[in-house]
Amino acid sequence: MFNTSKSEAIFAAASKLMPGGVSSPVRAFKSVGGQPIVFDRVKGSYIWDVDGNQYIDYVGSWGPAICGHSHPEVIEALHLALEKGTSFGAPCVQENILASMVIEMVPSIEMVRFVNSGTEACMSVLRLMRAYTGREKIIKFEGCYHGHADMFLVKAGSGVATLGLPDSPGVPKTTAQATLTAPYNDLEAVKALFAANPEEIAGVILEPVVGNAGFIPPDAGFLEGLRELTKEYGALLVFDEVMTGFRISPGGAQGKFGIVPDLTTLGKVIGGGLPVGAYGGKREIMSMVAPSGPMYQAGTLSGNPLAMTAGIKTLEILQRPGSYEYLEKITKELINGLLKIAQKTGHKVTGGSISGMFGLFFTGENVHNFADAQKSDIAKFAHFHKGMLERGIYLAPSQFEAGFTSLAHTSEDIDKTLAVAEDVLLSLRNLD
Ligand code: HOZ
Repeated sequence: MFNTSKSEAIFAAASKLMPGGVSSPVRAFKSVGGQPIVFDRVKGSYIWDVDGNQYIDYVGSWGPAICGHSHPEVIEALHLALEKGTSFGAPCVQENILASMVIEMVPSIEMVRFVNSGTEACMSVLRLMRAYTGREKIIKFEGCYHGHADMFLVKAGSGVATLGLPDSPGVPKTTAQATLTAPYNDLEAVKALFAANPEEIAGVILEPVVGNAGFIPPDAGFLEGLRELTKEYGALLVFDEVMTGFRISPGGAQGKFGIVPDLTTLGKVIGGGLPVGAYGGKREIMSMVAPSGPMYQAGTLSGNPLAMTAGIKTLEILQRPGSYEYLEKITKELINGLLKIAQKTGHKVTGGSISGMFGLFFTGENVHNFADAQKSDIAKFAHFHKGMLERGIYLAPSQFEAGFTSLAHTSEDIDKTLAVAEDVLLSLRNLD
């Protein structure tokens, strides 16, 4: 068992200084119990806490660390960029380079705007959806999370689901009323919403593979159906690829499934560990964004040279031959191993992975939507999480978050993880 006394002292002090002791809610371990460990440094597939304990990491800073933490080439590029300054607030050539890479890699993107986070990308795309269509309502899916802008905090996933909050106070009723929701993978429900609001819906936004309600892939035909329905009703289809972008294929989910949305949001991987988000899409729609067009959106640190540099180097590394094959292989080793061990030790589980994204639920039933995900035995997940953490495996501290692997994870890491998981799951056999 690890000694985590320094982590505990730092977190106790943090709790008096910041709400919940954290800068973002899921980190507080509320739904799994215990206390968060306080990180000291990260490298490759590993993290070290302030007490000097080493963990194999399957959170990857919630997605950005796809090449492995502190990749030497990213660090070197950052050192060089740092010499030239930390922020320009003016155009820099790195923006052109990253924009060209994004446009080349992501099928739907003909023009892109850089922002500072996935939340910012989604709140900006929302304004653009409404500006372009002249309509106010949107459709989102239960358990999908698109950042914390008012209109998205309705039946949201991630921290909202983790904390079991209904919807957030502070969101004006009129704003929430313009957000229509449907269960994920339920085309009939979406059809009914369009039929009831034919000329009013600006668009449909979704995570094309859900990561914020745990890992839930789209059923066959779901994305295709949404593409057809949005076209039929003159609404926009928006893929929130903050998690899936550059992760599940070079072209994200749209590259993987061959469905081209009208607009796309990006975050996490595109910043290579620095704060970056982006939104983009058809030139005709993006031309509405100021100063080309009238839809206003701006940012002091947007297009920051350090953030652009980390993003460029990360995408360069990812585009080398074999990267995605490796992510697919290593993640399958992990999830297939976990499912096998869970079954062997008598636990009902279901789970899966695509490329470097995975998830596992403690339920025997298939998970197609958030209601299914909620059938997972959350108490058992909490015990599992604690047992893994105490033995050096860092998993997302919530049942409702996907896990992430990286190019730095090795078969030895996976073997070690599976050996620990077997131990922990054996010890949980009498929980049912
Ligand atoms: N939106 C991220 C999880 N889906 C953020 C979590 C965090 O940084 O605490």
